[in-house]
Amino acid sequence: MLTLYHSPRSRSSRIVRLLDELGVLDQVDIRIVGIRRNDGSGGADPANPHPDGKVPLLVHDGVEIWESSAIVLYLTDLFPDAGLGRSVGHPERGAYLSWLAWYCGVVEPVIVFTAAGLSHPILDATFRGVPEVAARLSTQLSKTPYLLGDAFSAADLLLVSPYVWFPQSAPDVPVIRDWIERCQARPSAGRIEEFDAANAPA
Ligand SMILES: N[C@@H](CCC(=O)N[C@@H](CS)C(=O)NCC(=O)O)C(=O)O
Repeated sequence: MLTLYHSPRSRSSRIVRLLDELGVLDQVDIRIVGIRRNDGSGGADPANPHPDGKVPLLVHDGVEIWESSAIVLYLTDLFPDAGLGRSVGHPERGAYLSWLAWYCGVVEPVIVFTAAGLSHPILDATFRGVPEVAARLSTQLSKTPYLLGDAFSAADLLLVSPYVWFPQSAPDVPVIRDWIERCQARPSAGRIEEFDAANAPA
């Protein structure tokens, strides 16, 4: 039994998109919950068991899985047939794990502190910054159309997500812009917008 706690137009939208890409949306109980939004609206929802009141939270047979990168890995391992992840033993497993971990360990912090106008030598030493993120993406995307090669994977779905909600944070580099467009041309992008519009609070 799989349950996803989701709030429309938030970081959990990418997990709904992943479920759609995996073809398993109908196997998951999606519970719409409220969250505290960055503009100060909303608030933690008592119906959401996430320890910080956040989304996404996936619950599988009573076990809670939190953090988007962990949820993406968990779901692609659970549903390998769609080919969106890389299973243990696959030659690209290491690259797959690295993109997922780099996303939560580096890319989100860099996007957030940059958007907040923060700069500090300790932030630079720990995370580097937007130019390094852009360089890492463009190095790969100059070689292959997607992060793991010729085909879209859950690494693309996760890594592209902040640039979809927050286009001003997208590096202005042609290979990155083209990759965002390719990822967003997939039917799942439009379906998730419709899903969120239908489930957004009035
Ligand atoms: N690193 C976490 C971040 C989760 C997160 O911050 N989610 C936001 C939604 S975009 C949230 O639930 N905020 C509610 C709050 O801060 O109380 C992940 O990607 O899963």
